[in-house]
Amino acid sequence: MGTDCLFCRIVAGEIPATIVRETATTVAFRDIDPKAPVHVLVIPKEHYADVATLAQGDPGLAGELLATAAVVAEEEGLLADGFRLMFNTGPYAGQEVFHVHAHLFGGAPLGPMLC
Ligand code: D5M
Repeated sequence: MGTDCLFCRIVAGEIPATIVRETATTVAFRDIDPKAPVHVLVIPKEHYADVATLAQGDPGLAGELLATAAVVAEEEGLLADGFRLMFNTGPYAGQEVFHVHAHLFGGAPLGPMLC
């Protein structure tokens, strides 16, 4: 998508981010406004607006995104106590950035989901 998309610009290196892992097809970087001790966003380098279009358009890439999230969870020491992986999708979920991203939360008890 390019210059209009914030996360495409992070992929392109045009906007700084604290990248914790990069593969040929995915990037994981720390959320700018963390909601947990560990809060990492995992994205595909290719632009898809949300997880539904990603999963339907390229299921293999969706799997690669999940695999990156799992490796980051391990590297961040989250496997023993657990973590939450979440995709906000569309207006009812409050999605703000329309480049699909998995939120990886962990590092402390996260409490129940709100809904
Ligand atoms: O979440 C979008 C998330 O993106 C939100 O948690 C803030 C984060 N964000 C926004 N800009 C940046 C930059 N520049 N670096 C890192 N993180 C960022 P959503 O699921 O769309 O509501």
